[in-house]
Amino acid sequence: MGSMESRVAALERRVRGCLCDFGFEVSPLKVGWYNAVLQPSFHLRYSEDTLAFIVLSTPSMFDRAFKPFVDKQLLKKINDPVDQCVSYHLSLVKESLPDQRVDIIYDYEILPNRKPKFLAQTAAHVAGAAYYYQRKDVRCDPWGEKKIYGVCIHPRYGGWFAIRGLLIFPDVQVPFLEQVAPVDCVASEEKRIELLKKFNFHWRDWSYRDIIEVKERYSEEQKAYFAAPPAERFKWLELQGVVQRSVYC
Ligand code: B12
Repeated sequence: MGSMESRVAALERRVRGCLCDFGFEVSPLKVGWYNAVLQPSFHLRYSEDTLAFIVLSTPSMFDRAFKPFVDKQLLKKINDPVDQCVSYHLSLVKESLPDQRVDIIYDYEILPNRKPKFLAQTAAHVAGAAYYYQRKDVRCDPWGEKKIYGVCIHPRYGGWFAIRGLLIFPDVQVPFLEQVAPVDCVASEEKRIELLKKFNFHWRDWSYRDIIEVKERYSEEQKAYFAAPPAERFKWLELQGVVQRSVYC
């Protein structure tokens, strides 16, 4: 392995070391792979070979990162609690690499023109982390004029995960990085139609997330938390005793 390759491998170990124990999953990609499938208005303005990592939260993030975060931190009542927790952990990655330039983009960030700063599903797909099933992946399309959103499925967690952010290393160029195809775990036409139907019209019943057999899913407690409307989540945390009323400000 060349010295550049081994430096990048060390960097990747470092990033994983910061995040994996907390229930996050990390996959490397080149900005060029992402830009290649998108129209210019969505391009990330870095050179093609720039290293990035897509960060997913897996079911265990709730117990391993979120609950301890809520217990220990001074939760602010302005932002979504899970978003605060994710941003805390991704900022720690940045702090642990003081001599690297690191740009972080979160899934919920939008540009002044209301477009998302990055397309999380496209990034997860090109990184090989989770296959992005879109309407155009179905041949016999039953939906006519309707707008149908696509959905990523992870080979291990099905739909029981979220895409949280992108870590970009503007000064690290990785021409040698090899692209890994995502696992096509919803291979049949019928299953893909069922998946897109469930995601678009019945997402609240969680069923799209079980479109394949999964290794791990959200606990009842985690489902109750995510099912609560954002404004209710603080109240819910209090009721569950995860956080004392006096803890946050
Ligand atoms: C805006 C938004 C919404 C909007 C609009 C949805 C939409 N897709 O446009 C609304 C409010 C409706 C919504 C709803 C939901 N959402 Co939403 N949403 C987003 C958000 C913030 C941006 C999506 C977006 O605007 N895309 C823009 C469109 C134009 O992109 P696109 O359709 O993918 O088109 C591009 C691709 O086709 C690409 N492309 C072209 N050719 C090719 C070829 C290949 C191979 C590839 C890979 C790409 C590619 O080019 C196109 C752009 O030019 C993302 C997070 C993010 N930052 O990405 C979450 C996100 C998509 N939502 C998510 C979820 C879970 C939901 C909900 C279930 C609610 C929830 N949070 O629980 C519902 C389900 C949908 C429904 N039934 O309503 C998850 C999906 C996870 C997954 N497994 O895929 C995301 C990724 C958030 C996350 N943190 O994980 N959402």
